[in-house]
Amino acid sequence: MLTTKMLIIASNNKHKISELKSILSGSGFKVITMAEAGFFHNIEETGNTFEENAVLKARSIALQKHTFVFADDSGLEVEALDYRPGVYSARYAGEGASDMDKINKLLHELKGKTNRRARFVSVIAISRPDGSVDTFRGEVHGKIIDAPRGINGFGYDPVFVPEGYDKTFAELEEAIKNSISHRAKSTAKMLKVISSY
Ligand code: ITT
Repeated sequence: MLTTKMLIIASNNKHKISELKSILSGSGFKVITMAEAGFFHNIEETGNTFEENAVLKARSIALQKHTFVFADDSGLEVEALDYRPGVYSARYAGEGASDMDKINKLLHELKGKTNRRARFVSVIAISRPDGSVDTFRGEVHGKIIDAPRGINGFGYDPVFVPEGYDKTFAELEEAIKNSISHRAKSTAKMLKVISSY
């Protein structure tokens, strides 16, 4: 049984952290960041899949801090690009590139392509203090438009329109994104399971 209701998020991405905190608000779990827990190291993402990277991030801190830790590894998979950038979404335009650099690169690669189908994937790994893990996958399907629209969210949000909507993730209210996103789905699956830990 999970006696302590505190969960550490293994992430340095402030937008991702803010979404996870807001998705988990009201869940009964107190969520704190790895920085708030006094952990400042950068964890290298050497895996080839979202699952491997999420596990790497969560487990390394859980083993060092002896507590429950969860991590989200996420990215954008674009059908016409053979599902790239995928696990390389954060580094798609090189280390330190801005969100706009990544979007420009994506739009350049998609120029002239009629198949605009894409999906965001989030895999959450939660590690127990002994390093044993569970993983949960969430996906949201949609399309990539020709030019960025909107200022909310982060990453590729300004060019992604989810199925059933005509606005991009960056135009939709945050509460709407947080109720339909890949991260909302992976987090909901995690919550169902960890309530019985
Ligand atoms: P942490 O590993 O510290 O959590 P990160 O940004 O490096 O932060 P990832 O390795 O999981 O995280 O990379 C995810 C990238 O995928 C992220 O930087 C965005 O470019 C993109 N991405 C993921 N979720 C997204 C979302 O909801 N909206 C837009 N882009 C997203």
